[in-house]
Amino acid sequence: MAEPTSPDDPFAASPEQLEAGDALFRQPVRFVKGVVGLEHLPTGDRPEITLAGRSNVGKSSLINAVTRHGGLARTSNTPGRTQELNFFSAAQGSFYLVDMPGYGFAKAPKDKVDSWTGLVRDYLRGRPTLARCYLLIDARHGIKAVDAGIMALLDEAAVSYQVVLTKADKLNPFELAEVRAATAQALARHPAAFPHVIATSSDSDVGLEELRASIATVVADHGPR
Ligand SMILES: Nc1nc2c(ncn2[C@@H]2O[C@H](COP(=O)(O)OP(=O)(O)OP(=O)(O)O)[C@@H](O)[C@H]2O)c(=O)[nH]1
Ligand SMILES: [Mg+2]
Repeated sequence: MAEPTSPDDPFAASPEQLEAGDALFRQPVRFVKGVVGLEHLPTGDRPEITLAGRSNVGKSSLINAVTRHGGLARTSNTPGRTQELNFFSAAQGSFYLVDMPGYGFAKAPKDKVDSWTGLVRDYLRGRPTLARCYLLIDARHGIKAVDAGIMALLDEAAVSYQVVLTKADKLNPFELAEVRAATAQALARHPAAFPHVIATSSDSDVGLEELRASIATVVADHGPR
């Protein structure tokens, strides 16, 4: 049985939660649809879990890693890869996993960036079945102003969210501990933020068990509608 990842942290996953997360993602995951406007959203009949974050932070890679399904969500070195809300049906339809376009990317034409950002913001603040937003932050960069803007939106809309650090493989353990602590401290000022920070690497298989456990807990808390 897997051990809790950080025994000192009261919010760290229990062995039972880790097992539930592992079981949840042993089931097949399939792509359902890509959505460019809120009018095309699937019926809100089950909890939705979404990954948000700046362009290139590693959202699509983390979906592939957590579902153990390389190639499910398209990834790229070039920011702006994901341009729709992509719905994946996970665990035999008990919840949707939603990949989103990134925000904060200034190099694409302005009308495109505005339309992706508008879609992300509208979805985040207006989806009643959104059970948890995982807000991805590049461990090398920490929380930027554009992330703080999204956090304010999530606070205001009272959407439960949790910060996930990505690309942890790029830092040494000391640097990672520092960014974790700084991020946790910043979260204390945000009422809708879950206080525990999960550090991940899709490349090196770090934190994936913990993220699966977290998702399983959220799904169990919300149940199908
Ligand atoms: N070193 C490292 N690189 C990663 C990791 N996760 C993603 N990457 C790289 O980061 C780049 C962006 O990854 P994506 O998963 O496409 O990022 P995204 O957030 O979905 O990007 P957009 O869809 O453009 O918003 C790719 O070159 C990935 O290979 C990781 O854990 N470690
Ligand atoms: Mg993407």
